[in-house]
Amino acid sequence: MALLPILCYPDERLHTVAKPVQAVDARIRKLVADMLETMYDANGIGLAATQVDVHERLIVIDVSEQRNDPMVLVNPEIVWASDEKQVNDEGCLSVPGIYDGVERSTSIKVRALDGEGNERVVEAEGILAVCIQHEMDHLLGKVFVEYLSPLKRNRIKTKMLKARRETARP
Ligand code: K1U
Ligand code: ZN
Repeated sequence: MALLPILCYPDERLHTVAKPVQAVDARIRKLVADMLETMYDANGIGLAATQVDVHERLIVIDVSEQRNDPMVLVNPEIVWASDEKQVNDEGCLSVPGIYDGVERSTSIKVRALDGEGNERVVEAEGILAVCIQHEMDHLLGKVFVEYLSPLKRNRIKTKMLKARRETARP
């Protein structure tokens, strides 16, 4: 297994629209293992392939307390979303240190393939529903800060670019 570098906002590659996974084969199983290792290492509860510069429709999630209940969703599609919505604070491994409120459906139903290529339907609510919607946005090239006001987004962009310059400094 390997730790993968995570793209940081405002990297343009985060705005790439992912293509469907053609087959859950050895390459995808290795990518899943690497993404899970990367997500756990970064203390995240989710990770989309887009964030590791792979533009295929694949996400990994683990919202369990023990960090031992990974979920793999290949080619996920939302087949139902509740009209009821709620604002929750979100974070993102591609926008480190930034947390802000985003309005999302409180319950969703998602059809996807699992890590073995078997079709499954997931009914999600609470933090799992929030996380799946956040990760599926990544697959469409959307980062959660795009839900915020232009003023907030520009401040975040400036902060991230400054942090990048400072890390690059010798
Ligand atoms: O997509 C990502 O970068 C992962 C992201 C998932 C996420 C967290 C919170 C709400 C929606 C989506 C993270 O894991 S951010 C870091 C984190 O561990 C975290 C932040 C807030 C609550 C719980 C966990
Ligand atoms: Zn994210």
